[in-house]
Amino acid sequence: MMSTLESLRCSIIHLPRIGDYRGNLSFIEGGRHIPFDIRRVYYIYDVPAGESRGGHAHRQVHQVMLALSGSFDILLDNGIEKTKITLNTPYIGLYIPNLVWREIVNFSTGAVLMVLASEYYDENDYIRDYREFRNSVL
Ligand code: T46
Repeated sequence: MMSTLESLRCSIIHLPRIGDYRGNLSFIEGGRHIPFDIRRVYYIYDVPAGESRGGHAHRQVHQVMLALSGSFDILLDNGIEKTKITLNTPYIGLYIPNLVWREIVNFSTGAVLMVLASEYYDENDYIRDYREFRNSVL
């Protein structure tokens, strides 16, 4: 069943954008724009055509995703409801809390996905088996 971002506990984050004849500038300030303390930043780029990323959920980690360049689709699933959002604007981010299954697909050429995360990298935080995910949220 397709649903809304809000019912999956996800939300859009609008970052500041300062534009003038030289182009645009956006910024992210800790404690102001992101609903958690940022412990890690990573970015995904040079994704070959047709490849996808993600395909898992996190037990604890909250994240904000941004399309710094290009575009991609994010498929979201809380075990019951699903939705899809396209990110293609560098000053609009998507907040994804823990226990939401995500897959990122349809990367455009040159797309750069930047992720702000609430925790350091820990493989034990990942739920990579969909049945285990369903069992942990239902
Ligand atoms: C997510 C999507 C959008 C690290 O060493 N440190 C890190 O911070 C991360 C994120 C990954 N890694 C290592 C772990 C693997 O050996 O990089 C390799 C690829 O990671 P993974 O297969 O998890 O990559 P994606 O693109 O499937 O998923 C990542 C994030 O893990 C995930 O949280 O939402 O990007």
